[in-house]
Amino acid sequence: MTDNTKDHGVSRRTLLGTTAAAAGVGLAGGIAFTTDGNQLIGTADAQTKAAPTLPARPAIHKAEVAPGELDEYYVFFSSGQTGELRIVGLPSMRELMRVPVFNRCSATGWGQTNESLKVLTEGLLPETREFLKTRGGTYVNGDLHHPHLSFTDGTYDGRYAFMNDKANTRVARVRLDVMKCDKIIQLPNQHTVHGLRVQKYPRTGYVFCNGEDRVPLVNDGKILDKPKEYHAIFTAVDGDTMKVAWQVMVDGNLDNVDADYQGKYAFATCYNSEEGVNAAEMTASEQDWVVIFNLKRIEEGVKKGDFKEMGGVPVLDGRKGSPYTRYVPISNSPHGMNTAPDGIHIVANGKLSPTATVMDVRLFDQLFDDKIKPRDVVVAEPELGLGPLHTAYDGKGNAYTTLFIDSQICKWNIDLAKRAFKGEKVSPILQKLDVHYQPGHNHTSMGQTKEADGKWLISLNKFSKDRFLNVGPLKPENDQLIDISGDKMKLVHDGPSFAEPHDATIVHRSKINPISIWDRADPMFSDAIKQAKADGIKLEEESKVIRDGNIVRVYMTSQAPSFGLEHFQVKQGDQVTVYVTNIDSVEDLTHGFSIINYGINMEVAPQATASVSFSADKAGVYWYYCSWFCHAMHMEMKGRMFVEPKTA
Ligand code: CUK
Ligand code: CUA
Repeated sequence: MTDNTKDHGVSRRTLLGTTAAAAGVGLAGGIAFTTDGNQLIGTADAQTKAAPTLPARPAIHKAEVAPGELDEYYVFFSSGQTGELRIVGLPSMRELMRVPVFNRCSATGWGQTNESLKVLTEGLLPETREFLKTRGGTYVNGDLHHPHLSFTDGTYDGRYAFMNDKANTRVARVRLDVMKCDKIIQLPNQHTVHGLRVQKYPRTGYVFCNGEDRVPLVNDGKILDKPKEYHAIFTAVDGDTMKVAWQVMVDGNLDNVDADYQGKYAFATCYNSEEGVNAAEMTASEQDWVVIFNLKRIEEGVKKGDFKEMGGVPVLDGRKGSPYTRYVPISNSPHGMNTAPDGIHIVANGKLSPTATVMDVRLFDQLFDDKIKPRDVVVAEPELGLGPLHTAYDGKGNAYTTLFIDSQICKWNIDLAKRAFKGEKVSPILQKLDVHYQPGHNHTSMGQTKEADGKWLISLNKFSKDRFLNVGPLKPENDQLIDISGDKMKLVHDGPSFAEPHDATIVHRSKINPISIWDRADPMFSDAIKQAKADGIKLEEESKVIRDGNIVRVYMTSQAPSFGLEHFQVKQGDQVTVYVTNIDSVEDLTHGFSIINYGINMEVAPQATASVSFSADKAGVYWYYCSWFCHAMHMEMKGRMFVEPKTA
């Protein structure tokens, strides 16, 4: 059964070039129909090439989501250096929404509204606040790698998504009821946060954050080029309070992390055991390791006071020889760390080694009791191909590992790998599928939970090269959809994506239940409600200008197709805050508020309040208008701001 065959990627071009004996599919007027009359494809290719027949495309047909139909899964995609979270439907791979997090967003006003600025600034470290004082008060960039949803009892509970910012050492939380970011914190002591996963059991609970780079602990310039005195930090954030629970200092650079299904351990791949500061030094030795964190012992250590308080949080010493950690030697520079849905196996992916290392979490208790040696927890180490980065699972005992250098997904069987490791003459590899090109992460439907369903796999490829129309030197990446429901993986869709989705979480739609209309008591705009109350104003009912010296608060409602104020007047130099409350309670009826030449725009969804503050420095007449299409008279939804000049 280990045929090792290489499936060549099914492309539209090769498909159209083949004959269609087994098809049951005909071509009518350039549009292909299935026998039941459903339109299958209607591409330019099909129309211009006038191919007489088409082959059967059952897998592709399964991926088709007809107009008006809904996808079965949500995919929460990261966006790397774009800094946002993206929501995509699967299997259609249609992009449904972008949720601004670490970036700024022109459409929604994220980074401009008071509500978003509060989220973006309140969790910054004191020294960062100081540093950003003259730089607009907040970072404008972020590097979002790993979005992971909150768990209860080993599967998604629909509360939150958590994600990291590699660029500025932050962790964010997105509320899944409204799909907005409600908390961002910056981690002290740590330099970057790369790997991020959450506690799966009993619930989230902890959000585990890997500090990738090593820096002096107290990084104030007193220590510079003394790499031996640099440290990497592992952080557990409390997902409910979004505060750091504890940190552990470790040896080596932390890369990716995952947690078990028992709530006892977290484990991270580490590279640079050499503790070097350049690529040659970092990859010099043959061995790096996986570091395992014993959550119970760490919690007891915190209780006992076995830590140093630094940056306001407890830091425990988890370097080699510590009771809190164990170091399992692994070949040079492992990367992805993935827990299998069986709750037993975890895989560290070799990256520079062609192997994946399988460990059995049931052996970790014995390892911490020193009854076995670190390498004794390894139960398989199959050689898969070049550049294994990340592994996904189908819940049927099979694993799917991305091979970055080989540009393939390798499907292999965990049990066969264990038997081979024991010396049996079997190959664990079941199939290798070409992907286009150079995959990083891959993910299966529900595959990071105990409810892995083995239907779909996506491969997040770093390069698209020739797969799409040429858009210039900067190319999109390519997120490919693969049907894994049968014995063989089948490539069914190419999806271009902008920089740079590292990671994704595929969630069955039954787990996610967002609202359509804001609750007027939502904490997102509680500051506005408080301020209005102090001014004696009911946001949903009144539009009014309140002056308090040179501080001006403009309250206005918005109801299609007009704002509560046709105009308002301020004085040049006034510090103005405009509060817009959308009093429409119609689904999908979002208004916007933009002031021309004042650089202001924000989104106000049904029953929400949004506010923006600015200094009215330019005298004159400035129209404000609704920027989200809301009504047949949307173009007329506008008003004027009069800025009376300062008299000299
Ligand atoms: S990392 Cu990018 S491909 Cu940041 Cu999850 Cu492996
Ligand atoms: Cu209100 Cu457009």
